[in-house]
Amino acid sequence: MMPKAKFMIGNEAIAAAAVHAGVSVAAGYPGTPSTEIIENVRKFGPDVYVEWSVNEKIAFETAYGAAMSGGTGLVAVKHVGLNVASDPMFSSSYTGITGSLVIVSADDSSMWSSQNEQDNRFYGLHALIPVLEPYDVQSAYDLTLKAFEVSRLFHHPVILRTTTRIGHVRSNVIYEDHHEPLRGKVIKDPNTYVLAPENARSDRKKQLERWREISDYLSSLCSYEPDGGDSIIITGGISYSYLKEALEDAGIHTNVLRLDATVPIPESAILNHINGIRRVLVVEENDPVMEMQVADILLRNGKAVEFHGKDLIPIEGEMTFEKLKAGLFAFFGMKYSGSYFQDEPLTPRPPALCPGCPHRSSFFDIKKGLSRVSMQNSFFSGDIGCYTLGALPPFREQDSATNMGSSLGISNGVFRSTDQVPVAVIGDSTFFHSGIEGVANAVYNNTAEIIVVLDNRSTAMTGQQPSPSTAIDIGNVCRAMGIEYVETFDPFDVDAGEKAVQQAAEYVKKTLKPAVIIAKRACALEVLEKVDSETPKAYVDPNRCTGCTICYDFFTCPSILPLSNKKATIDDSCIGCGACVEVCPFSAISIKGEKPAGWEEAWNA
Ligand SMILES: Cc1ncc(C[n+]2csc(CCOP(=O)(O)OP(=O)(O)O)c2C)c(N)n1
Repeated sequence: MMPKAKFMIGNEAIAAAAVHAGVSVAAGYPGTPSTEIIENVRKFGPDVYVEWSVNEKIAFETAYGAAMSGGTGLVAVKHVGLNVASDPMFSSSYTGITGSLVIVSADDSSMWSSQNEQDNRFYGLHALIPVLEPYDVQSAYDLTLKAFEVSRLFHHPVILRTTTRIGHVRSNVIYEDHHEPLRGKVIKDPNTYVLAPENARSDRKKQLERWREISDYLSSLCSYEPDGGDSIIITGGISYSYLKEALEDAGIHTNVLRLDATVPIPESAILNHINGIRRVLVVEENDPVMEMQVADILLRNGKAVEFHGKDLIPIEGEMTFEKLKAGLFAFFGMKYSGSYFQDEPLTPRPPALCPGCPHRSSFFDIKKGLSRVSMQNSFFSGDIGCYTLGALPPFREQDSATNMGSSLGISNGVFRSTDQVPVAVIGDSTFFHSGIEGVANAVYNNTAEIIVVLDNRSTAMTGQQPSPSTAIDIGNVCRAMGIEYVETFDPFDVDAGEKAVQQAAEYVKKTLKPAVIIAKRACALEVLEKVDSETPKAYVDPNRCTGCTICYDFFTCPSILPLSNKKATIDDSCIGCGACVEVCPFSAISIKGEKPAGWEEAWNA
């Protein structure tokens, strides 16, 4: 077969390799920096079963089930997504699998779009699942193939761990376009797959045996580059690519050992290259996962060397040339002056909800509705999605947002410790991801709270993936779980929105039971994708505008700007959603222009 070449981002390369390795079931839940993997599997393998599951646990179990039946399963999630999937992940390491199971953990070092930068290689050590780490886009492709191969060979799950600069950089990838999904068949092996304690104990023994075998096998997954002297740099992942460039740039000659499997690090991989070495530097992004293992190997084998790692290379944030070069220079006792690249400071761009975003209208309505019942200073138990931006002024309607689905549990705790009625604010995709259990708990334990579901019909924050809300009615779900007060409102209708919030608040205060109100309006970006002709525009009548500032100071649509005389004007970024029309108390705003075909249907999807 003739090799082909294609310019790809790392996530695309992982998807291509999964398809070329015979993946038959691929599942995930969106999250930066993993999202493009699942999206691209569909592109490369139209006959592969691909799904966005409702959360990472279900995605994991879907791929696990495929692998249990001898098929080839892929689950791709962001680092915090693996926390959600960690329960079945630990079990998968005990049972092993019949086919193959590859878990992509895309870790967000520097937290470009996450609440933490946890290093998921620890999951490998903890759950006894090997971790392969690509160092560039081609190796993302090659090591994905390898991960499936190792998994099928040892009947054990394998983690492929990437960080942002692997998943999102682009380069040429050479590949062979072989493609035939390896599907499974029903296999009945309850002694292995039913983790009742007796089976689990025997699975545990087999797990440890597999772990030793895998560890031996992985010793071949490394590359040693001798270059003289009595020092060695042990590295892996993206740090290797930075290291090579930094060594060349600084004219430093030293021995380099790159490990492509960073968990477990086989003893032989280290011991084979340590003779005559007096000084060791471990260079890795984030936590000292390799460092701990290498130190352990050296100690247990009585190798007395000068040993460095995180004392010279910072734990925090993504690896950069500056960090790496500073650590390298310190290791070689050289003077490092200044930064490697002199970056021009970027113009600060504070994040903002898009023009036409229904969340802005919801926050506006919630504030007004609550002020009618003197509850505007309630605790707003927020959640993760575009609406987390409601934490910013002028709304300040997210007092916490810690993890997906947290709004309902946190609000319960706040209520229990303060006796104040809180407002839980959650998006539709997050509701199905991990909010439903919180609603069940609110009914079960009777939490007096207002639950606002911002249903924009989309998983917007991660790039408008579909949301289960388009298939399942959130109001019916809440009613079925025993919520007695469920109302839906249109957030663009300020009066109706205010009333819905006010009435729900009155109900909760009176009954001390939870109430659910659902703000339903499509994501503006989805609407724009559906219409293909020009949208109308909002316009301010300068004769009516009094300069009261409400539209730009309190509603804060980025399309509405103040003039020097304090009156408002609307620029070309306006999409004509009309949400600001009712916001103006002086009826100074109107919509001009034809509505494109399908406009109303798109907004009310
Ligand atoms: C466990 C976990 N998985 C995935 C993500 C990435 N993520 C953040 S918010 C979000 C969904 C947001 O959708 P929704 O709740 O509908 O709000 P919207 O952005 O549409 O307003 C996702 C997938 C995450 N932060 N944590």
